[in-house]
Amino acid sequence: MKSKGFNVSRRAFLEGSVAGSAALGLGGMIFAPETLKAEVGAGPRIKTCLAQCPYCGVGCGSVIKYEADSGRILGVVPDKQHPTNKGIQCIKGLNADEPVYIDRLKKVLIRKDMSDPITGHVSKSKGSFKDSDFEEVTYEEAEHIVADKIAAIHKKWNGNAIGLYGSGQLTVETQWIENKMLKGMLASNSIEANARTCMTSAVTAYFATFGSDTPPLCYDDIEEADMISFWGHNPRAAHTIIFWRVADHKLKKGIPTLVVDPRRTGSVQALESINPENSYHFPTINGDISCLNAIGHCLVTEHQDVIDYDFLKANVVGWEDYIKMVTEDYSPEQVQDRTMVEPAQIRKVADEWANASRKGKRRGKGGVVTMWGIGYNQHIHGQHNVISIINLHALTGDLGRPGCGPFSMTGQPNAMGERFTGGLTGRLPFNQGLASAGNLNMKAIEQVAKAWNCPPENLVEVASRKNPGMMVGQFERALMDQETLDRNGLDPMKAMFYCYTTHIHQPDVNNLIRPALEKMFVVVQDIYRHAPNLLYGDVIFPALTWGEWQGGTYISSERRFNVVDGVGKGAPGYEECLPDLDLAIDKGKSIAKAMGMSDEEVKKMWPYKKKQYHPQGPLLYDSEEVFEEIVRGSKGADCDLTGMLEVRDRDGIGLYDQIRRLRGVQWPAPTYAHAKAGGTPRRYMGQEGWDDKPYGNFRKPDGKLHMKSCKQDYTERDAVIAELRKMGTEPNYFASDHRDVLIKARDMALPPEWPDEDFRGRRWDAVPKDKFPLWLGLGIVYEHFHSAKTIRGATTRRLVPEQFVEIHAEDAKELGVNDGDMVRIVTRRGSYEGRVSVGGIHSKVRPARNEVPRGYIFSPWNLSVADSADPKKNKWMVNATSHRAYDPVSGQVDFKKLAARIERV
Ligand SMILES: Nc1nc2c(c(=O)[nH]1)N[C@H]1C(S)=C(S)[C@@H](COP(=O)(O)OP(=O)(O)OC[C@H]3O[C@@H](n4cnc5c(=O)[nH]c(N)nc54)[C@H](O)[C@@H]3O)O[C@H]1N2
Ligand SMILES: Nc1nc2c(c(=O)[nH]1)N[C@H]1C(S)=C(S)[C@@H](COP(=O)(O)OP(=O)(O)OC[C@H]3O[C@@H](n4cnc5c(=O)[nH]c(N)nc54)[C@H](O)[C@@H]3O)O[C@H]1N2
Ligand code: SF4
Ligand SMILES: [Mo]
Repeated sequence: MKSKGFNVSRRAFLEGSVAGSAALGLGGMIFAPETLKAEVGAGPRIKTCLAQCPYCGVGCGSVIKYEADSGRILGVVPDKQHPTNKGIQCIKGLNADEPVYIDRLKKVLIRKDMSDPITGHVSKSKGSFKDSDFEEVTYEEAEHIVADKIAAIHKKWNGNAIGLYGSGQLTVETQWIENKMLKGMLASNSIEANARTCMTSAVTAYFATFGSDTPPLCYDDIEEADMISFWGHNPRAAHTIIFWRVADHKLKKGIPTLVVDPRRTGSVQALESINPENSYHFPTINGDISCLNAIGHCLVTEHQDVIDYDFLKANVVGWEDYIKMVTEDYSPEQVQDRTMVEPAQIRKVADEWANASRKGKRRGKGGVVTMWGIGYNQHIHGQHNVISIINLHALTGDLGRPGCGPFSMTGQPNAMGERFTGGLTGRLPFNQGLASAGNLNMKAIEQVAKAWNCPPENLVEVASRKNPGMMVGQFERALMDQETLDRNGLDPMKAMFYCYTTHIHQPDVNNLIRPALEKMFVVVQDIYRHAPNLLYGDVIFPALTWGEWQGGTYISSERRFNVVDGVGKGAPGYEECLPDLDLAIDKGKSIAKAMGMSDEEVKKMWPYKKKQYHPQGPLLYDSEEVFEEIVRGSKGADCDLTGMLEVRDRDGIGLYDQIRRLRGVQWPAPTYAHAKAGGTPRRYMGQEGWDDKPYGNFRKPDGKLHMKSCKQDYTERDAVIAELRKMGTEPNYFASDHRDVLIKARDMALPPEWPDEDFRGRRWDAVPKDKFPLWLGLGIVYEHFHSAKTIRGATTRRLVPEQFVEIHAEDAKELGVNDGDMVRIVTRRGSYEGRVSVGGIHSKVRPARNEVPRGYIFSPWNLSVADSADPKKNKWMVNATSHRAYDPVSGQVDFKKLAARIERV
């Protein structure tokens, strides 16, 4: 068995620091706030401050070092006292300072030839970002242009013609302000975010089953688990510190692990190197629901004792149907065509699951923990995928006690904040919807209107404004003709704000996103001069970034609020850059004025004051004031944080200082006692320890967990996929105009495409041009975080410098391509180029790590614009190939099951 070996020194480090932090009493008050900004060393005065890492959703604690006077950031080291990472970080977090001063955008720019939806003018210079395309203007001038255009669009159509695309990398406070502006002020339901490509299948499944978007576990459940399974998740690359904790636990306690992933990833290899005997790997492609149901079948038929009938009868709805379905239709033999896994392997894993479940019940803690990533959420049936995990946990009662349960691993540092603040179509802050089952949620509307100081009528109006296609629909609406809009009762899309997110992460970029951006009036907040968004921006604001701005919170995957402290100003030369929070508030204020709101109304909705954070720095908005608005507003909601106000009143500790001292507070924290103890680590079955809890064992109105029997059936596969094929290839065929097709594909649990398998085994130039014989998956690589910062950081760029495509050795041979060759990867919608990587660790192409199965090829999306200063010209942009078909409930697209062909270049 090939394996790269697992770095034992890292594990030893982890052990050492766990012991160290235990001695300090984790969860107690660790650091007095005055020591948080200690001066160290002589020479230029160096200061430090604490921040959650800017990259993944693990949320590691970092210490930022900077020059006190200039404010220049010097480096990042791990926070030894943070309970999540305990003094270690991965390569990305450790080098998070490197991309801060590269290729920065330092001026406010406007495009000389702007697109103007009012007159119908479409800019001829969109798609270009030469210096000569732009003009430098003052901040105030740019603000006025934006305010006037938005107010005019609002007047001519209505707020729903104005869209905002937000980010799970903004702070909670900024996300709150954006949603307030879009829904509370403009009455627009067209607010979406990159979380839509990432986590919403988990969100909508948590709602459907538990009644609330709450990951119910905490990281400490890892060390209590008797078995851990990963679905569509490469944690060693994506959530490294969590993976190291799992590996450490496996090493110490010998627990079995399962990874379900078409590829033999670094995660699979590292777990096997600890113990190959109990490290399982199911290389399924799209067959996850069948795998889970088959494990359910084996448990029901071979391990009756672990089916927790008492739990099911008392707490669960829908279990009878589920048991009937898995018993009758999901034996491992019946579904082997979909699982692609040997029945004996499934039975073996079911044995391990049953054993772990028995152990957990015996001890009163432990059992099976299941984690998943976006190889799991990103499906047309993403919500059903996640529900199927929750079904299996409910079947054996492996939830609601420490050390077991379903645990979604969030991608971005604050995608959890996007969910918390409701910055998505139809959502309100605090885990609530504008409507449910067709009825307005008036209680939530009034609560949020009060918190936002906006008329509740605006939110009632939002509920009547449609954006059924969510992210994909938002862009399709910009391209639809009037007849299609009218038939669907939709408003057109005329303007778009992009805040801390890039359009190249979106599906089918060249056929869907870019044509829409050409027509719309586009306002961009970014930090890089050569960010792809500048190609389509009409007005461009330069932002300060992580480490530069001071204060603001992120929420990690375990619901932990962390404060992100920073210098409080940009280094010399960055005077025109402002924090995203300031850009958002000023935008809101100036649009309010342009819409004709009275001074008094503007002041009421936008009351925020500024303060000075750095002796030489400018006045900036105080994010803690916004945080207080959020905390107050949360009273009585599912993510009630008002216990923190009591702690402040009784003990005199400020809201941010509570979080800083405890190294995080996990929502909900509804009482003084909860807030004081750092919030609520675990939820459901009474684990909240919340006396007057306004709900039962689960969050559904009846207090129960709702199972849904999700199926996988390929009998009509080809006909449905032929219909999906029209999306992105036939002009004027819109996914959001064909919801029936999406629902059908979802109910059969199909991928968006199916490769032309009959054409495998031929040389690349013997495959007809209209045939696409291979599966193509697009995900992430360990060394890079998304597409902007780590490719500009010297260390990470050196480690993985160029786009690559993993291909199985036999496939490469048949295709006539070799390790290290440059090839073009083509789908029905577009193409990109990359270097062939064959043979996992034996490849000469970096990073040389994962192995793909026959017929499946894989590239990261992280290097998408790393090949050219002009991203329009770049050849590595993988989302030229992706598909827009989406889950009709969660809105997520599948970036990992495309049909592709290879061509030599
Ligand atoms: N290094 C690094 N870490 C990151 C990020 C990054 O850019 N770089 N981004 C962060 C973000 S926002 C996210 S969302 C996460 C993503 O983290 P992951 O979800 O771990 O990343 P992916 O590589 O997109 O997908 C995971 C795996 O799904 C597998 N897969 C594909 N199709 C299927 C299928 O049908 N079934 C199953 N079971 N598996 C399948 C792929 O082979 C892949 O190995 O990472 C976060 N952390
Ligand atoms: N093919 C494919 N596509 C995918 C995925 C996939 O697996 N495959 N994964 C999807 C997932 S899970 C996610 S989460 C999304 C992520 O998609 P994004 O979050 O949009 O990706 P980033 O590359 O991080 O883009 C961030 C943008 O913000 C800018 N920026 C950096 N710092 C700052 C700052 O401080 N302020 C401001 N205003 N701007 C800043 C950067 O220059 C860049 O333009 O991508 C999705 N796209
Ligand atoms: S990228 Fe994720 S795992 Fe790595 S240091 Fe940052 S938060 Fe931790
Ligand atoms: Mo993500």
